[in-house]
Amino acid sequence: SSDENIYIGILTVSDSCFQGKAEDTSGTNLADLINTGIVANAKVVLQSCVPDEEDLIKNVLQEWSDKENIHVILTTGGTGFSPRDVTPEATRSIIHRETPGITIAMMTKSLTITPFAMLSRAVSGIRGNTLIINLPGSKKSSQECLESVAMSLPHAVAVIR
Ligand code: MTE
Ligand code: CU1
Repeated sequence: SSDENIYIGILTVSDSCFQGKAEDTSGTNLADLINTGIVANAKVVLQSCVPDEEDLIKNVLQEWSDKENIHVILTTGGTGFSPRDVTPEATRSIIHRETPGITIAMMTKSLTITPFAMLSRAVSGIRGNTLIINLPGSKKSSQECLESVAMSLPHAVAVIR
């Protein structure tokens, strides 16, 4: 496509945000970062929240990848060691190809910030023409991980489409 715009979907995976018991500060902050230019020519066009349920996460990832014109899906939350954390399993089950370099870039940068970074099980990969990237759940951690890959996303999207 000659359209240079990059369309981004942000999916917050959180029981407490879904139940209205917590504010979705991570999703809101990620949208602000995108819409103020952290990724060149990118816009947030879809934003949603699901509880930590593997089938519900998979449904949104498949729907957004297959039926919507979304180039990059950022998930936030559900990457840790709690029994309820299933975002990596949902993502791995619907991607066609893994993108380990993106996952490693986020982990490498994150480990320079906190050793707790090793407690994220985030994965990333490609489904069709859509790149899906798991970010951890807190506002701070999701911002740090997005910052560590943002500069490569326009080239990534240009090659995928
Ligand atoms: N990555 C970065 N860059 N900065 C952080 O503060 N926190 C970690 C890790 N990744 C962190 C980070 C912590 S404390 C946890 S428990 C895991 O992400 C998992 O977070 P999640 O379950 O909210 O996805
Ligand atoms: Cu933690």
